[in-house]
This record gives sequence, C-alpha cells and structure tokens, in this order.
Amino acid sequence: MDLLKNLFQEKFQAQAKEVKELLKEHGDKTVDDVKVEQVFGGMRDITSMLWEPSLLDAEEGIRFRGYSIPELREKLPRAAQGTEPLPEGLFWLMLVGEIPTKEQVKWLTDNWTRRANVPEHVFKAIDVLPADTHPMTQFSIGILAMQNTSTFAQRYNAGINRTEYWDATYEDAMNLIARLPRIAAYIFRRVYHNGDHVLPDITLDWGGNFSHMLGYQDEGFREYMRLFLTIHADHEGGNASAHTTHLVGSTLSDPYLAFSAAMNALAGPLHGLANQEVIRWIQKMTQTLGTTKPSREQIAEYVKSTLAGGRVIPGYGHAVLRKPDPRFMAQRQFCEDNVPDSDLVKVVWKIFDVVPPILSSLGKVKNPWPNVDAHSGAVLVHYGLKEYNFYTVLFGVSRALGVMAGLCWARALSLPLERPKSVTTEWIKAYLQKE
Ligand code: NMX
Ligand code: MLT
Repeated sequence: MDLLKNLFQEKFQAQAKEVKELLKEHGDKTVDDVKVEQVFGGMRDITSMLWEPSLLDAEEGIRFRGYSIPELREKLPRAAQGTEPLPEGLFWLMLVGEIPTKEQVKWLTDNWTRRANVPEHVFKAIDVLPADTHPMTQFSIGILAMQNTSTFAQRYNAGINRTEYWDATYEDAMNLIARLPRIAAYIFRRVYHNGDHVLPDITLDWGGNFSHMLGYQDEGFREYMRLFLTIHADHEGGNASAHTTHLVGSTLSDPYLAFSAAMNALAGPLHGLANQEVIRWIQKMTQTLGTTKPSREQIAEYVKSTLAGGRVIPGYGHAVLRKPDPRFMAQRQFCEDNVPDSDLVKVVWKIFDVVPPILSSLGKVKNPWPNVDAHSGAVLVHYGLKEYNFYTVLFGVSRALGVMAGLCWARALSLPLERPKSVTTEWIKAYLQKE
C-alpha cells in the first residue's frame, strides 16, 4: 500500500472508532435549530453536514485542519527557491491532518506525475465540442469522459465489499487530481492557442507543470499559480461545489461523476464564475470611463450604476464570511511583494476602498467585503493570462484537492446517502398555525 494511503487508513480507522463512540453517547443531542427564514433562505448557516478537510469561521476565514492561510504560507513545503506553498502539501494536510515534510510532498508530486496520463478518448471528447463552448463546460465533459476509467465503478461492478469503498475512492481521487492539469491546459491551448499544445514536463511539481502546460514559463506566474491552487482548494463543506461533490458522491456515484457535477456548480456566477465576472466588470468599467486609472469617485459612480441596473457587484459579499476574505488578503500581499506596478491591481485595491461602504449603505448586504474572486483576475492579467472565460477552470483544478479529500473521508467514515427533508409553503403555514 502506498505511503499516503497507509497513513490515511491509520487516521480514519482511529477516527471511525471515535465517531462510533461519540454517536453512541451523544447521537441524540441537538447541534442546531432551524428557522423558517433558513428554509426559504438557501439553508444558510444550518449545521447539518460533516466535512473534515477545512472549517470556516465567519470572522476569521478558512482554516485547513486548523491552519490559517498565513500559517500555510509559512509552514507548507515550497518549490526550490519558491516562496509560496506547494498545493500537494495542502492535499496531504487535508487528507491526513498533518503538515507533510518536503520528502513527503516530493513523494506525492512523483506519485501524481506517474498517474497523470489522460486517456486519448478524453481529448477526442473535448475536440468534438465547438471551440466557443465555455471552458467550464469543456472541463466538466472532459472529467466525465474519464469516468470509464473509474476504479470505484469497476470494483463496485465486480462486487467490492463496502469496507473497501474508501480504497477505490482514494485511487480515483489521486488519479483525477493528477490528470486535471493536463485536461485544463489542453482546453486552454485548444481554445486560445489554435490547439498548439504544450507537453508535460515531468520534472516539475503539480502547479509548476500546470503553468508550463498552459504555456507560462515565468517563475513569477508559477509561484502565483501555486498560491492560487492552494487558497482555492477548500472552503468547508457547504459551498456549492463541495456540497455537490458530497451529495452526488453519497449515492455511490464514483469521484468522476461527483466532481464533474461539482464543476457545473462552480460554473455559476454566484460561485466560481465570479472570478471571470470580476475582470469582465472591471474591463467594462475602465472602457466606459475611458481610463485604466479611474479615481475612487469614478469607481463609486460606476458601482452605483451597476446596482441601479439590478446587478450584483461581482467578487463582493459572501454567504458565510463576514470579514475581508483572507484569500483576497493573501493575493493582495502577494501583489504588494511581486506585482506592485500593475494599473489593474491598483484598481482592484481602489475598489476595495470604495465598494464596502456602498454595499453597507444598502442595508441588506450581510457582508460588504471582497471574496477570493475579487483579486485573482487582475493578477492573472498581469502575468499575461487575459482569457477570463478560463479563470473558473483554474479554480476548478484547485477545488479538486479539497473535495476529493472530503469524498475520501465520506467513504472512509461510511457516510450515508444524503437526503434532507423538504417541505412545502403549505406545510410551513400549517406548522405555524399549530405553534
Ligand atoms: N452586490 C449587490 N448585492 C449584493 C451583493 C453584491 N456583491 N451581495 C449580496 N447582495 C444582496 C443579495 O443579492 C441580497 O439581495 P436581495 O435580498 O434583494 O435578494 C442581499 O444582498 C442579501 O444577501 P446576503 O445575505 O448578503 O448574501 P447571500 O448569502 O444571499 O449571497 C453571494 C452570497 C456570494 C451569492 C452574494 O454576496 C453575491 O451575489 N455576490 C456577488 C457574486 C460573487 O462574488 N460570488 C462569489 C462568491 C465566492 N465564490 O467563489 O463562490
Ligand atoms: C468557496 O470558496 O466555495 C466560496 O467562497 C463560496 C462559499 O464558501 O460558500
């Protein structure tokens, strides 16, 4: 058995024992009450789901197995001469709860390199799509096309014992993560570079090789990509892409089916697509104003006109966070250190000064602060990746790390089919009358 799988088994077996005891003793205790407004309000804040890789605090932001983003940037192993964490290290941490050593991360990089071969028919499935098909649709189809290689599906058909589900899920999760950069880069080069593909460089780490296959040899871009792939990886379990993975996976659909579905959730503008919407919105603003250096007053007027048109300000607000997103702040810090002279980045920072008071003044927005998507596009443009319809695919590659770790845990703890209770408005009215 491989190094990481072995450690994962040790960890979940111990935890499964603990959970059994915990349920025996405390299974009937209440962790939450549900308000009528939550039933009509997207189930916001209802505590009802188990998710091991990360946990969100509304004021403080995300912690991965207890580690904040600044702590990850300090403690996770880096590339030689690099300053940002290697995302491989975060996957290790999310799966087994321990910060890996440099050697362990090297082992994982090499393991994913060995698993990274994408079957030829996947490229053919992508190639039959019109080139103007949104990159997220191509990505989701590419992932789905790999489903015939699922170890879980094959072993399930052969009559696998349920105690081995975790093992087959782990194999699929590792293969899927290893292959994603190649598929994503293939779509990028197909759509924006006339199919002039860049072959993998097996001497590079997961994020470095992804950047290389996208066509970027600049070490600055690679470092930003390693940071990007780390900070977008997980945001506890209730966000739409993680929750989709969990829900679809709970039917014992294999990881390819579950992750393809998750990417369809990420492709919505209120979720991951917001990163493309942000840059589209800023570009429209600078075009309309006729300057790449708009003043705060000009930005404020443009924000108000967007709101007056019945549209949201992309990159602002959050369903759970109530402070500036630490993922935004990490990118801001990266730019202060590495990208101090970009007009576009400076516009992003000015928007950060201008938007929160305007959103707060509406009196209904619960979180006026920027989220992760408010910053990424400007950094990508700085490094030359200007094709903003592709940005959500980058988010998707990263998100695989968290949701695949989550799915491995769901199988390991034998979490059952997810099936919450729904009610009708009539039911609510009748319930209230009885109150
Ligand atoms: N611009 C304008 N109005 C907003 C914004 C915003 N950025 N954020 C929230 N509101 C409105 C929201 O539409 C709602 O209005 P109404 O009652 O008229 O329907 C009201 O404020 C209350 O919403 P909240 O409870 O504050 O937010 P909710 O939890 O419903 O939604 C988002 C969260 C993220 C969907 C929302 O803030 C939004 O649409 N933001 C812009 C899109 C975005 O950046 N999404 C990316 C999220 C991060 N990610 O990567 O997934
Ligand atoms: C995410 O990273 O998934 C987003 O911030 C959305 C969320 O957490 O609800």
